[in-house]
Amino acid sequence: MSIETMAALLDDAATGAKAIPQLTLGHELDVDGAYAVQEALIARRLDRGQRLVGIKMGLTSRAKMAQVGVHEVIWGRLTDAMRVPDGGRLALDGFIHPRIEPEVAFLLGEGGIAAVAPALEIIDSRYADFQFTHPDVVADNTSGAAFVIGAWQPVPAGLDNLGVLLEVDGKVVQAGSTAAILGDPRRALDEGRALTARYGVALEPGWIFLAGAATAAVPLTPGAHVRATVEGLGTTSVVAS
Ligand code: OOG
Ligand code: MG
Repeated sequence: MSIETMAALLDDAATGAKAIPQLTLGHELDVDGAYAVQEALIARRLDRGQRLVGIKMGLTSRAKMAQVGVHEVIWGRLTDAMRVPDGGRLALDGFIHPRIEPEVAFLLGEGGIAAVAPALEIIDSRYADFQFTHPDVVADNTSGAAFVIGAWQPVPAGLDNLGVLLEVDGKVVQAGSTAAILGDPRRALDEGRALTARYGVALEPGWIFLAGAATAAVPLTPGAHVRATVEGLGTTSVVAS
């Protein structure tokens, strides 16, 4: 199966909210091929008028690696259509089996990190049962579906040990620390630069950078009020409908 055909399958699965079997079950696909599929998948969205607004890291914490059984740091692309306003509503009927996780976001400047914010990421594997291998999840834009960014804050002196909370309907469902993200979320940015460069992508000023979740993700269901808090950076929230 060609790169283009795999990208079309994943694109249709996402737009039609219908899961597909893992690509690697029936086809040869290595990690380089998977990044080529991801690029082709996003190219289809850009052709439909979406804009690239940043990059997301995945599996930068042990909690996340353990949850999905893939133990490699991965990256995906963010487009403007994936962004939900802070405190906004997200209709879940366009998703297959959405999950939500707390993130730390960087706003990239000319020389590094210009600002930091608490964030939420909604992930939705396009594969049946949310099961995948490393190449599968890379091809599927690392399960990226939507994201929410809180108010940008000045970069604090230390980012390596801030408490992270995920609340659903006012109850804490996950708690962790930014230390879980490769020891320091700034390390995720270094990794991101290096990994994307391998595929000819340079991180651009003005882009959003999601460092990867510090905790496992939880299922997202209609009616849920979800809030992420990162110590010292405030909160961000979304309501699922
Ligand atoms: C893969 C995406 C991982 C993160 O923050 O670690 C990710 C998945 O969990 O389906 O976004
Ligand atoms: Mg994530």
